[in-house]
Order: sequence, then structure tokens, then C-alpha cells
Amino acid sequence: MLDILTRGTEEPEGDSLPKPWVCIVMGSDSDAEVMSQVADALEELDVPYEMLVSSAHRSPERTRQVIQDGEKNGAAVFIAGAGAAAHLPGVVASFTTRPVIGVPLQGSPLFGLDSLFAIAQMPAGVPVATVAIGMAGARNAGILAAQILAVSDDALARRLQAMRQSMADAVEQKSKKVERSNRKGK
Ligand code: AIR
Repeated sequence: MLDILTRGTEEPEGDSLPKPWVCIVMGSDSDAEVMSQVADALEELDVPYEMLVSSAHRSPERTRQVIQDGEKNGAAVFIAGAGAAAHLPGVVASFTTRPVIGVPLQGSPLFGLDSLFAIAQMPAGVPVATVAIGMAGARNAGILAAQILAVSDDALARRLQAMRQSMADAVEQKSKKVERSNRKGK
């Protein structure tokens, strides 16, 4: 078993079940900057996660082990990010029936379109929920994973509502700024 994925093996305190967590996998350390958006979103929502590197092509056996150990140890949702021939999310989905979210990354000469198509075009029977290319997609992957967990976690659902409210408040603030500067120009 990989050391990094042993959290579920700890004895839960009292009768409480171990908290479901999110397993984030990326194809290379060169994906880490964009994929850190996933971690930021999960931290804002107080959702536990683990983040690691495994390549569908360069380390297929490690990838299989990461997913199987993660599932055994309570990973409730998997998020996989990769660029170029981005087969990682699909391969992750082939090893688990838990929800898998794929993040297409844009580092390649094809600007992530290759990755988007590779992740979105899964064969019927093995779904991967695909988000937008790059930073926005990575943040949305974290929020979507939290939304999946919130189906059975009311406190998390309330934190998601608060996140939506703060976005709506920010839009109002931005509008006030634009309205003010427009008045000045008249
Ligand atoms: N990649 C790694 N193994 C398989 C794939 N498709 C992806 C990584 C990264 C890109 O190839 O997810 O986005 C380039 O990786 P590297 O390590 O060469 O920087």
C-alpha cells in the first residue's frame, strides 16, 4: 500500500465513520500549479484531500495501486488532471466505480484541446465528469467534488451555499465600482 493513502486505516474515534476525502491525481509535477486550484477550493470548503503524481503511461502500475488503495481507504471522489494524451482520468475511472472528475490541462502545443477530447470522449459505461480546460476547470473540479459529498453532508452543503453567496456579493461590489467610475466619466 502507498504510504500516502493510509488515512482510512486509522481507527475512527467512537462510533464516527472516517470522513470521506477526495483523491487528487495528476500526470506530472508540471501539472501541480494548475491542480493546486483543486486543493485551494477543497480547503476553502474544509474537505479533506490527498494529492499525488501518477502517470497513466509512465507509471501504469502505480496508478492502479493509488486508485485501489485510495478506494479502500475512503476516497469518495477522484479528481484526475493531465495534459496532452490525457488518459489518466479514464484509466482512473476504469479502476473504480466512485465518481471521477477529469481536468484537461493546457501545456501541450494543442493548448489543451487534445486533453479535453481525450477526457470527455469516454466510451459508454465508464463515465468521467469533464470540466473546463485549465485553472477554472481545476477550481470547478474541487467544488464539484464537494457538491457530490454534500449530498450526504448538510454542513458542507451550507458551506457551498455560503461560497455562492460570497460570489454574488463580489459581483455587486464589482458593479458598484464600475457604476462609480462610469459616473465620473460623464
Ligand atoms: N502526461 C504524463 N503522463 C501521461 C501524460 N499524458 C502529461 C502530464 C503533463 C504532460 O503530459 O499530465 O500535462 C507533460 O508532462 P511532463 O512530465 O513531460 O511535463
